[in-house]
Amino acid sequence: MQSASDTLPGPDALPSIRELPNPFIMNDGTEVSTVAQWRKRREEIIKLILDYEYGHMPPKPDNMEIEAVSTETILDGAVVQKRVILKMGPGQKIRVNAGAIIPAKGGPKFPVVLSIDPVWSDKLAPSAASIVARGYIFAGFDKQDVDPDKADRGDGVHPHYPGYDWATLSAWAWGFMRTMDWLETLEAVDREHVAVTGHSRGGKTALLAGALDERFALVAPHCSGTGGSGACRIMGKGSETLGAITSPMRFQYWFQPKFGEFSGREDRLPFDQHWVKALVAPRALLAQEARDDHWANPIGSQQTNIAAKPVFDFLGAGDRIGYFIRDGGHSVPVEDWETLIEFADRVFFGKPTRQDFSRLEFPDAPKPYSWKPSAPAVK
Ligand code: GTR
Repeated sequence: MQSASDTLPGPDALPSIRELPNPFIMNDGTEVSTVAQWRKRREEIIKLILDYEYGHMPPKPDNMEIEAVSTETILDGAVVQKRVILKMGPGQKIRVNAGAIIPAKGGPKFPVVLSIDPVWSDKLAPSAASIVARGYIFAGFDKQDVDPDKADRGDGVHPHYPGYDWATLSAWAWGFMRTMDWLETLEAVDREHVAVTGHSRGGKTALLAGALDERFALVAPHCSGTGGSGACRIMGKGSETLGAITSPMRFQYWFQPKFGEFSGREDRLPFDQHWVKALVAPRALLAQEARDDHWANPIGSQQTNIAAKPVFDFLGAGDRIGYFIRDGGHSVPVEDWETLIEFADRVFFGKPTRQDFSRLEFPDAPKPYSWKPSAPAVK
């Protein structure tokens, strides 16, 4: 199995870092000062987060086939809904339902909101109508086809790739990438403007997929908490701790098992979630939160944005990282899709926004780092 986990230093062998760690120092101690160095540093960070937190996924399969299921015109002719099955992997045994809801008029190309949801379900019809009315394709897939949400490595993608230590979030993130492979084949898709999003466990997954896969122009984790946008080191009252989420009774199987060793010793983690966010730069990132969703750690999400921003600044993209919090709890009302599209319209097309995406919800929170950010790279 391709897992570095057995030989990796664990918490006992790693130094304590109380603040959010400096992303600009290469493994050999050099400080990043050029874009070329950042590209190398980015690879080092990817290795660290896969080794310690998410596990490694296999590459793109070279045998994906698209089985058409249906193409229907719905919503009084306003949209075309396409459904397909992505068949891939050894023996093409992996089969994932995917779909896209495409505006029937306008175009010829449309930007995309790609979510970890079966977007064709009736439950999502109001969201789909709102997204399509704003000129975006709403696309998604069924994560349960990639890996059922339970602690069992005998189902989903895992038995087809026995050599990989990918945990469930990693498997779902791979599902996002494969759905993107399909979207790239559609005439109507504006490939330069695809936003990847998901809620809660789907938000953790969207952040991971968007961090790794540079085809995603905007990465928008929604109420994603621990393992997503929330810091492991900085927890608000009532937030889900690393220990709680990696408990074998709960969601250990979402992560590389090594991650759980840092429970209560989060200061020994060589990174924190702001490094995952930093991988998105200079593309765009929006963290969406809710004020009563304490479990998802909205303050930890603000603080990782603050500590990721120096990387966005370094790459000349300081205005492309946003944070938005609304009243209410852990859910996805239609207004949250509207907020996402408002941000997407700004970063994709330069449109003005009503909302202030740089507003601090917790202005009194202490600065989460004391290191000196690298000066913006000379282009
Ligand atoms: C919770 C879990 C969270 C979050 C949430 C969800 O039970 O502890 O990390 O992922 O589920 O996905 O709705």
